[in-house]
Amino acid sequence: MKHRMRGFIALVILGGFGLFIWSGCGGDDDNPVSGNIPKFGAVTGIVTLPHATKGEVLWAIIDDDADGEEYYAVAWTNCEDYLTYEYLFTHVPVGKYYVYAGVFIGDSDGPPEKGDLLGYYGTGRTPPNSANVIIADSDTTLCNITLEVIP
Ligand SMILES: [Ca+2]
Repeated sequence: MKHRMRGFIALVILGGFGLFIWSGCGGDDDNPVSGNIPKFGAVTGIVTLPHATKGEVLWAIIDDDADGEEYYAVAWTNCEDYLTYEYLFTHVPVGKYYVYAGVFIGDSDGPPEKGDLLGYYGTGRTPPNSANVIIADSDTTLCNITLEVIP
């Protein structure tokens, strides 16, 4: 998996669950009065793991396709013994996206192999047929994701 991304990443770990956050780098601040003002929204949710993966890295990706490359943004956190982690992507341009998450056990790179954990919003370890997460202007979309073990 190529790790090319736009924007920056901030990570926070809270209490009984992990919270990992991606925050966009903003619009075109040099031209604040232009006619086309970009519209942004956010997406957040809980990622549920089938088993704890302490010591591994949980990542979440938002992208306009499911190819695992050149994604719009990625957030990650170091796993503890928790089974649930909360993610948040802010300042996402309005549109339709794929949102998915995973843990590559013992290996930080893809593609996913037997025993790895992977989950797309709404469809488990299989990608949806089309982008199924809608980011609306000034709104926060809730997308909980359940990870499944790659057989
Ligand atoms: Ca992509």
